[in-house]
Amino acid sequence: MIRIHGEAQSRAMRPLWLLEELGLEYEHVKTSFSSGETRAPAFLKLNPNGHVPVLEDGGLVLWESMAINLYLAAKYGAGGLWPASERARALALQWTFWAMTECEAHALTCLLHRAGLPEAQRDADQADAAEQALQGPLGVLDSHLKGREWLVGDGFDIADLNVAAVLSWTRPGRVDLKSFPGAAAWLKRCTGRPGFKAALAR
Ligand SMILES: N[C@@H](CCC(=O)N[C@@H](CS)C(=O)NCC(=O)O)C(=O)O
Repeated sequence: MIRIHGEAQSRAMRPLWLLEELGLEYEHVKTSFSSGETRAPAFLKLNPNGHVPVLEDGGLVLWESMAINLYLAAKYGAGGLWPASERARALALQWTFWAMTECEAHALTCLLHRAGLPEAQRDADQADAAEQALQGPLGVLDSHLKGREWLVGDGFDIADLNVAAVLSWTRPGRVDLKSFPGAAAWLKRCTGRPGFKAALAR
């Protein structure tokens, strides 16, 4: 049985969304990152970093949200969310690494300093600077999506899911997407999917 550790209000949302899209049965262990559960000795045996998500699947213990998603898509999503061609898979990796290295930290800063942290700890300047830093990557995404509905192929796949999971933070992070209409419409298409909503509801 596939087991995912981590509440939906964390990066565990990423594999939860994917598992919902894949229609797989899984056990969801709602390990809370805010209450210290990720630092308990039993959990540290699974992930010595003390972070969620963690996947357990047939004796494999895997951490890092995007490694988990790429593994699950490759193993269970062939012919669907996992692209069939080497070229498309390479592009899916490209967009996944891009989301993690070019976007994630800035999107998280907006989320934390505009919504996630207690008001007294929020720093509006940090959020504004992060939103400014996102302008470049959002421009890249918007240009790429001109004339296309999905990032890599003709349909929603793991590239879209991974990038949209990261950029979904721009909504609570109140990042203004008005200058990026193609990216905004694509993000809405992705996060409007029943799988996204089902994962969030967990
Ligand atoms: N790069 C990791 C980051 C994981 C991470 O930082 N998770 C946060 C929750 S979203 C966490 O577990 N924090 C708990 C802690 O640091 O104690 C990934 O993508 O999986």
